[in-house]
Amino acid sequence: MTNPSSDSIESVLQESRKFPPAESFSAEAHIKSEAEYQAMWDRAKDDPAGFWGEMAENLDWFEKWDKVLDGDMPDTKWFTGGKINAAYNCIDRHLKTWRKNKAAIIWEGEPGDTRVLTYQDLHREVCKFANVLKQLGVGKGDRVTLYMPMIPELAIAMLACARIGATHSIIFGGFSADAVADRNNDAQAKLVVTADAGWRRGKQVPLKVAVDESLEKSPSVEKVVVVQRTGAEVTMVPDRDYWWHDLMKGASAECEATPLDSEHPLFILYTSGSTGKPKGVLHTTAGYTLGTMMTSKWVFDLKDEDTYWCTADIGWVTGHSYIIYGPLANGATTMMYEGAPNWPDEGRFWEMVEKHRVNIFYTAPTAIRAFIKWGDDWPNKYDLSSLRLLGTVGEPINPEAWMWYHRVIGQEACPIVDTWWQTETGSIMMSPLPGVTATTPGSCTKPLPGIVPDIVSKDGTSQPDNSGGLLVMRQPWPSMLRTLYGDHDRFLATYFNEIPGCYFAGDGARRDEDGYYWIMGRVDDVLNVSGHRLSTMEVESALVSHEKVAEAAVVGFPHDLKGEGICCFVTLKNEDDTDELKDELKKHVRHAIGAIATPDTIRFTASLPKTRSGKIMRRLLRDIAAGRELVGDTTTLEDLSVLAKLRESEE
Ligand code: 6R9
Repeated sequence: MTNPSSDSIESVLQESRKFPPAESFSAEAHIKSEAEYQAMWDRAKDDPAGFWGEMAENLDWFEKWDKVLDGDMPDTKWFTGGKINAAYNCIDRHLKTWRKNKAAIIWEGEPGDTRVLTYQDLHREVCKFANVLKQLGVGKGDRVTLYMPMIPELAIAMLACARIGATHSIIFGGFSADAVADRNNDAQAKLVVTADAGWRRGKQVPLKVAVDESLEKSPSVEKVVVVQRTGAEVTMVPDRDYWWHDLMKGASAECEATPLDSEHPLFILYTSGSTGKPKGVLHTTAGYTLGTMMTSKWVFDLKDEDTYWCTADIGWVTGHSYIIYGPLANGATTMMYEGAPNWPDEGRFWEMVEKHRVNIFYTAPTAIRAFIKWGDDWPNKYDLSSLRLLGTVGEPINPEAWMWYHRVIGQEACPIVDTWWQTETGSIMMSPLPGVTATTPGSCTKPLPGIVPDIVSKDGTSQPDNSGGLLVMRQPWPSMLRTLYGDHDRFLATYFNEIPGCYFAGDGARRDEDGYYWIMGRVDDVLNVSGHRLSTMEVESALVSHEKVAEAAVVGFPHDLKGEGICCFVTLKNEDDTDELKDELKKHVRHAIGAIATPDTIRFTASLPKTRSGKIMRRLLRDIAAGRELVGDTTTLEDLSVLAKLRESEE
C-alpha cells in the first residue's frame, strides 16, 4: 500500500492503494470470499434464469412464475405468470416473524421531532391509506403523484399505492410547480398527495401552494390529499382537497394486498435526459423488488441488528430503492431524515449517527465534499464508533474525498462501497462487496452477480483493459427499466439503438487489469483536447487534491487551436482568490496529469450550480464557459442566484 497522503499523479490517475476487508468483517458478511462471489457471478452469467429463479425464492409470491426470463433485451420480461405484491413483501411477510414489533422506519424531522414505525405500525398505516386511495377512486393501474417532504407519510403513501397496484410517481419536493404540472400531465396522474409545507434549513417549502399552481395546468388530477406537516396556512378547494388526517380517521386498517402480475408497473420516476423533456422511467413489480432486495443485502450487508441510514431524498431513485423498497424487503431498520445536513449546524448528520447508533451510512460524494469544506471538527465532536460500513452513490468520487471519508468518518475501520447505478437500472450494478472486495479510492470495482458490463467503442467492439470506452450491459437484469412512460421509441433510441444488442448507460468507463471499473462520467463530459481524450473528472480530482480547493467542476469550451479548451470552476476553502493561486492551480493540474490537461481558464466562484439532487450542472457551466446565452431547462437548479454570480465573475 502506498502512502495515502501522497498527492502524486498516481493518487489521481492510477490509484493503486487497496484496502482489503478486515477478516473479522468477511467472516460475518453475507458474501464472505472472492471464490463465493466469483461462483455466484459465473453462475448468473451462464444461467441467468436459474440464478435469478433461485434468488426469487427469497420473495413471497401469491403465484409462482411460469418463466423467469422471458425475451431478450430490450423487451425482456421477468417472472411472467407470477403474482406478487411489493408492499406485501416489504411489510406483511415480516409480521409473521419476530420482526412484527421491530422498527421498520426511524424518522427524524428537521426541527428534531421523531417517529418510529414498527412493521406492525407501518402495516396499519399503509392499509388505512390504501383504503383512503380506494375511497377517492384510485384503483389498479392509476397513476398517483407524490409531492411530499421526507416524512413518514411519504413512505406510507408509496407502499399504499403498491398495495393496490396504483403506480406512484414521486416528484422531489424541490421541483417547481411547472415541473409538477409537466409530470402530472405526462403520467396523466389522477391524484396528488402533498403536504402543507416541508422544513428545509428552518424555512418552510410551500408544497401545497405549488400543487395549486400546477393543477391549473394539469387537468387529469381530480383530487389532492394534504398532510399537515408545518401548520402553514393553505387553501383547501372543496371536493378536491382533503386533509390526510381527516381521511385516515375513518379508514379501516384491513386491506388485503392485491396480487399483481410480476410486470405490473410499480412506479414512474422522472429523470433528466439529453433533451429538455424529462424521461419517465418505468419500473415493474417483481424484478425491481428482487433487484433492490438482493443488492441491499449483498452491498450493505444488512443484518437484523443494523440501523441503516441512506441520506438521499426519496424523490430520487436512491431513496426509492435504498430507503424504502430494498431495506424493507429485507426486514431492516431504515432511517429517514427530513431536512438539511447543516441544520441547525454542520454537525447534524454526525449528531444523528451518534444518537441513533447508525451502523451503515450511505451518502453522495457531493455531500462528502461539503463535509470536508465544513471541517473535521464537526464529525470529530461526535461518537461515530457505531459505523461499520459506508457507501457513496451518484457521481464519481475523487480519491481525496474517498480518503477523507475513510479516515474521518470511517476511522479507517469501515469498508466503503462506491456504488454505480442509475435511475434506469433500478438497483446497484457495480460495487465492492464489503466482505470480499479490496476497495480502491475512485473505483466502483466489480459488477454484482447477474450484471454483465462491458466497455465498447462506438461500433460496439469490446475494448481491451485500460482503454476507455462506453459502458454497456450485455445481459438483462431483473430491475432494469421497462420503458419510458408513454414513449417506447425514445426508450429504444436512448438505451438500445446506440450499441445494438446492449443496454447503453450513457457513461464512459475503463476496466483495469484487475477487472475493476472506473467511471469517467457521462460521455458528454469527456473532453477532447488536441486529440487527447480527457475526463473532466480527472482534472477535477487533480484540482481537489490541492489543499486550498474545496470543489471543482471542469467543462470543455470551443478552442481555436485545441478543439476543446479546459475551463475550471473552482470553489476555495478560504478566500484566497488571487491570480497567483490561479497560476498555482494550473501548474498543479499540469503536474498531476500532464501538459495536455493544463487548464486554459480558472474561475473562482462561491458555489457551483447543482441540480437539487446535488449533481453539478455541467451543461450550464459549458454555456457560461463558452460565453453562450444560457439555454435549456434550469428548473432543477438548487439556487438560481449561483448562476447570476457566475456570470458576474466572467473574465
Ligand atoms: C443512482 C443514481 C446516474 C448517473 C450515472 C453516473 C452517475 C452514479 C456513480 C456515478 C460514478 C458512481 N453515477 N453513481 N458515477 N460512480 N458510484 O445516481 O442515479 O441520478 O439516475 O444518476 O450518475 O453518471 O449514469 P441517477
